[in-house]
Amino acid sequence: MKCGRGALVVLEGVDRAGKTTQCKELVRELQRSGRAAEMMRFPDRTTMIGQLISSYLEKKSDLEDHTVHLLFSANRWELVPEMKQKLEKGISLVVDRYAFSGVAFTSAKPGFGLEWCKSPDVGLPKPDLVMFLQLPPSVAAARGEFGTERYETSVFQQAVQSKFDQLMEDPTVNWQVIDAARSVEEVHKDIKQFAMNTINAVEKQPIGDLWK
Ligand code: 2DT
Repeated sequence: MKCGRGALVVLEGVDRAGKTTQCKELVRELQRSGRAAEMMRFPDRTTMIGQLISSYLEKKSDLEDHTVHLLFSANRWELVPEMKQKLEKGISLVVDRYAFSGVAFTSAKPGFGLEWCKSPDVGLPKPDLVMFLQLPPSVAAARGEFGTERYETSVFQQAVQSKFDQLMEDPTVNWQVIDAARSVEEVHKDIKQFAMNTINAVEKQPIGDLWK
């Protein structure tokens, strides 16, 4: 019998919630248990579009706010053929940030509504599971200083968190809130469980379209 498709699993959350660490741990664990899994991250700074974004985030260049929003979205769309190919081959993708970061970060800027921000990402491969690593600002602060990239200030991060809260009210997306204030191992255990269940559940299902 032909093997089923892989699952699209996304980790979201504010800065320093441990997304990258947990994505790596999850991929390692899935591979250890004999499942095909790969990590991806957005923005993917390696493409030409990704390099424009990276330079903007590092404050080496300025970009108009609508423009950079559309570049972040284009950076996802350019990887869609590769993502679909992998999913169809049975490889599960563990993704560090996706369209939800795109919407939360831009809509935290003045003058940007949620609907406008969502529109360029409508129709992307729909994640089978989005785990939101929840971290209270006080715990985030205890994890050290912010970096020096754009958006890395506590005022902006709080605005982003409230946009994520709005996005999580959407019942068409399979959100799971994970308490990220615990140890790396404890958080990993939960994430692994949710991911495994999802991988098993979606094997025979078609890939959905986000926000459609
Ligand atoms: P990291 O590379 O440290 O995750 O930071 N962002 C991300 C957006 O503004 N829009 C998007 O679509 C995405 C995916 C979040 C990347 C920074 O870029 C922000 C933090």
